[in-house]
Amino acid sequence: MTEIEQYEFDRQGYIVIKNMLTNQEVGSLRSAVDVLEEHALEYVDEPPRLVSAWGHEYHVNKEKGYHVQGAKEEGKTLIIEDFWNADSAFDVLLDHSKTMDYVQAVVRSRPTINNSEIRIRYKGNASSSHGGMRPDNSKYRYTFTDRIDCMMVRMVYFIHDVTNEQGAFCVVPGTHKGNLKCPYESDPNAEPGMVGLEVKAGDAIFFTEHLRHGGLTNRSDQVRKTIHVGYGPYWMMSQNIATMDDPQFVTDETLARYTPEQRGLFRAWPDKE
Ligand SMILES: O=C(O)CCC(=O)C(=O)O
Repeated sequence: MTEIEQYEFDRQGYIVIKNMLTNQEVGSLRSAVDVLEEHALEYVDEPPRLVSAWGHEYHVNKEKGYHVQGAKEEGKTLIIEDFWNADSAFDVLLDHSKTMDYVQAVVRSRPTINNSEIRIRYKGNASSSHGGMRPDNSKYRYTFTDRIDCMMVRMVYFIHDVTNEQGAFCVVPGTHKGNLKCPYESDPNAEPGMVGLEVKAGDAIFFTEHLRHGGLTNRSDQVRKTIHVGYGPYWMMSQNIATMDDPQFVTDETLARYTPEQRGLFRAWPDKE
């Protein structure tokens, strides 16, 4: 992470990283997301069900090891969590050296993954604004002492271009340092100071979860598909909605195909020598 990127991340709470993924990585990730979307849509309303701590109802897919909620309908989104188990095509994002360079620059303790979701946003869907100062968000706090020290950051990988019209990820720059509870409702299209971040396929957005953020309404016919991976200190449990504050849901079969460095991203303690 360059000096300028650190300065901008500290000042604004996010940075846009151009060309984070190669064309080949974009192609294989896009195919894997498309295949998983089809599978998840077939099962999303089926048993077995899990009701998350936040009240969302999920299908637990035992065959492929993911959790899914949502629907393919106007205004709706499909969220597939723990996608690592479903397809080894996603392994390229684990111990990805460019990503780890950013993560290690802003998470002080040994970083592990605490969130993994594929978001599929159909026409008319918006992601509500959240983050910023509120008592229940302090676990994701942003601090600076002698260096940046984040409790949770996310890397969002883009596998196709996204304009504002197509439901861009959006932020209120600088709100990670705010002191007062946000007085606005959660409509990202109406929130004062909210700006959409337009990107190209292969770009990524890196942000602190303490920043006020969301997704503008997708007013286009393009379904918006993104891959989100969260990181924080090794002691933070899952921040996925389905498995909130449980250990990360990674099957033994998945862990067995990983390198020790990749396995270490899901464990409080890395493999012994
Ligand atoms: O990409 C979006 O639409 C919103 C994503 C989001 O809120 C998140 O990754 O925390």
